[in-house]
Amino acid sequence: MADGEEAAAQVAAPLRDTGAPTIFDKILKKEIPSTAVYEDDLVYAFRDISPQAPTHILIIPKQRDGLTQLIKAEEKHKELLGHLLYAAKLIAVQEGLEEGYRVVINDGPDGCQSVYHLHLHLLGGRKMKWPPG
Ligand code: TR5
Repeated sequence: MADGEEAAAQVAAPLRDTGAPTIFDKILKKEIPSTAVYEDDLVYAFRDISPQAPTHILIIPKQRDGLTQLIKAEEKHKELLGHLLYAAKLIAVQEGLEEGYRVVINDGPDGCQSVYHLHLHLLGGRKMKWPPG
């Protein structure tokens, strides 16, 4: 599908949280291959299949625990949320991004979220533009 068509399709039918398992569950179970860049007890990070920058990494909690999207976060998730952000910093250093990078969470239909398993995008390796679209 061409870029414009994809954007048009998303406007017509934005993806919403159904609570269903996602592709990331299969990646976590190693049923689908991914290129790992970081892993610890709580999080897994791998390269995005459709990179939007020279470095584009997704950082996800190993246990979704209701965190389909950031707006579903509860008090009990505070530590995990901090852990995800700290992992982003560790990975940025590991990837040599000391000059700068961007961390993004697309949340919900208006945020153009397409996979309902909370994830941070870590983007770097080029000068970012502002504002994002
Ligand atoms: O749109 P949001 O913010 O939800 O981000 C989802 C991200 O998952 C997008 O940047 C996609 O490119 C990425 N994605 C989707 C799939 C996938 C992936 N990254 C790595 N490997 C993937 N596999 C194997 N399959 C996907 N459908």
